[in-house]
Amino acid sequence: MSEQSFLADKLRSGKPVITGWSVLCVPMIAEMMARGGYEAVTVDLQHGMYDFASACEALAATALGGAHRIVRIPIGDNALAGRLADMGAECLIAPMINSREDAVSFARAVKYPPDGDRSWSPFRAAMLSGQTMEEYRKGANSQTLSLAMIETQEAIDALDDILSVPELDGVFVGPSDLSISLSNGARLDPNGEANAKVCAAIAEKAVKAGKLAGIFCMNADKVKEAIQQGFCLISHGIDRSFVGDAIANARREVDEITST
Ligand code: 3PY
Ligand code: MG
Repeated sequence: MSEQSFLADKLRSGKPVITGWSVLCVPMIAEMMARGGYEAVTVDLQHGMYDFASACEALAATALGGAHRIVRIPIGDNALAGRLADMGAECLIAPMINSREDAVSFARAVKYPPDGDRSWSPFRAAMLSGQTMEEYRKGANSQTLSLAMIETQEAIDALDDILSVPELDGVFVGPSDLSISLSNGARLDPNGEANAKVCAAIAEKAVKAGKLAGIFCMNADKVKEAIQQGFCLISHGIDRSFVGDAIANARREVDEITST
């Protein structure tokens, strides 16, 4: 990534960006994901183990590894969205956005006036993006993205309203919560057929509304499907699975070799 390469420009160009997903609170793993080829790394403060201090380290480590910096905030924590934008997040993902009001207050937290209420002092964000504070200020509203997670029936019902929020840059689908909500608690089925149809419809509506569409995927087949459906920001690969799988495979290999 050159110093002046912005995630927002890449996503708006329509070329899909694949992001690794980091929950383990080990900034060096975020850097390893970046160095391993993920164009972006998402630091998860909703279901991940990161706190503010470790997320700041992970954002810097991601930049050091040459990837774009994304965070997911905890539900409703719009103040943290502003703080993490200050610390260099180029894209903020907010979970469980279920109404126009939710979307407005989240989106406005990451935009400076007149588009929002973000408070000033992005010294770290300017450093990590290779800009002066004034250069950062001029581009901040178009280069700092807000993506509202669509992951409930309520959000689907309010989708047109959510997509009509001018300050919001796009949506990001959470297939697991979506499957639980759509089945009224009966099923966790993120990769199922019913979900796939709803996801395709969300992407279509978002693109038609001139918004970015992102989605959380669990495997490469789902990444391919998401690209075909029109999603431009697609997550793939969680650090806890990478580490857990590598440990299990290594141990299994010992058993295989010693048992022959
Ligand atoms: C979901 O699938 O519900 C997510 O939030 C992805 O982490
Ligand atoms: Mg979710």
